[in-house]
Amino acid sequence: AGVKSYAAVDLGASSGRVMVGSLGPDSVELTEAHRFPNRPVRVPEGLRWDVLALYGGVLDGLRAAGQVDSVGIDSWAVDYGLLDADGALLGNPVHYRDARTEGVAEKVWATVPAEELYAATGIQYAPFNTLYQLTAARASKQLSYAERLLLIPDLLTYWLTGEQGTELTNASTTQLIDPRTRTWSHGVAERLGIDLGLFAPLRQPGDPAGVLRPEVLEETGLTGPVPVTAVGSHDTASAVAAVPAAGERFAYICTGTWSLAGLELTAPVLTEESRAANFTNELGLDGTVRYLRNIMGLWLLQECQRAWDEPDLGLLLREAGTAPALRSVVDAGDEAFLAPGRMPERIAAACRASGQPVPSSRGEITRCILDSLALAHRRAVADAQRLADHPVDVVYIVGGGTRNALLCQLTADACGLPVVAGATEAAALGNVLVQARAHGLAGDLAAMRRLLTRTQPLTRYAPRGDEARWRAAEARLAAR
Ligand code: LFR
Repeated sequence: AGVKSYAAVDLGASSGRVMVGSLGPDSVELTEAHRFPNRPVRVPEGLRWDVLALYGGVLDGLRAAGQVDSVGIDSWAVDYGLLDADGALLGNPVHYRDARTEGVAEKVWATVPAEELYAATGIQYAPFNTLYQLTAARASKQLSYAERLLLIPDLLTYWLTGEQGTELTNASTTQLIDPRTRTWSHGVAERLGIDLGLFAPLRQPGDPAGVLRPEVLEETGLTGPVPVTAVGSHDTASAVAAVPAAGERFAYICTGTWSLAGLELTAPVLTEESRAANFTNELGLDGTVRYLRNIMGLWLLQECQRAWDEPDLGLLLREAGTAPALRSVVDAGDEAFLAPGRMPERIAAACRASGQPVPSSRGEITRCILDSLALAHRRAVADAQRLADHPVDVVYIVGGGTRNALLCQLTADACGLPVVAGATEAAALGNVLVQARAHGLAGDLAAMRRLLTRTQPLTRYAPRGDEARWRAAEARLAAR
């Protein structure tokens, strides 16, 4: 008695999974029911998500999960599907790495200057923010036919339940939300000619989002009613919720395709310095703000693995472990690495352009990527503390990067702070916790985190004290 189970659907840029979380008063267990690839598809119009395949994966996963007390969905941010007046999907959702947003930001800033946009929304510049995507699509037939826009997790929720909503944490990544009022920024939308009527009403994490439709029950073999619960539907919001922190003096790095590095705050930082440093104020659970910077993350390595046709990460990490340390570094925040393709060549070119030795073997390139990520983590953690006037004593790493011990150790070294590695499936864990809370688990964010520190294995990495070498590497990048 007292143990309930929840299905967490977590869709990442390279794979989706359905995890089952079982929660008792003093236990949290997470098991994988189903995992499936997420393969973007390049068609003549550009790079698209295969969203029907993803939905198929979700249904397979729910069938594998078996009877649960609730379902929650999170995914990557900013992307969306458009629906016509009958509720039918208009085309395949555009991938945020698609080239259609190139040069669009400058057009937007001619109407609403970047400074004003930041003061109103607190969202960092990234070419793929929904606001820029909608501007890029302005003249498209598809948008003119659209009656409704649903962000990816909201679209899948709609297919599961028939109910439409816009979950708040993910809505904040559209760059159309005011982080002070935590509702739509009508001023920005009006000036840019974006129709906020396209969006379904806002939902808070924990809100009910309907029940599985009869057809879904039949396809998955579940017995109804099975409620779907809104969670922090932005994967990073769910992952931050699962950071096993005590107190407030901590930084976090959510690692995966991206590294999202920063702080949890109670109010946004909207200063000009913060904008210049490209920090974002995305919305988190329970009135929090996720003050962080996007860093290219393990994408750099994934794209090299794709180029080398080398799926064995362990092998590459062993090669990197024997390659010389901090020989060459690249700016892992550089937009030049955003698009897919030719990654080893692009890394080499960046090293050459900054006058550093050019890494050539796979081990050297992997080492360059890991050193560069650790360096970017160091800068983000230091900048965030300074800009938010919020000092920290520890850095938590969650997500896929927790499996990469070398990256965790290098991050501790670079930050000069202890690193604690938590859950690998952090987004799914945060997803489950929010569902559990909506269905009877007591407590605020701090209480949820106490449950995690009591029940989850943590790995500690102490900094090895080579501050001078990291400072020198930082200077090499700044000098270019
Ligand atoms: C991570 C993430 C980041 C977002 C990027 C694009 O999976 O959600 O937070 O900036 O994907 O949506």
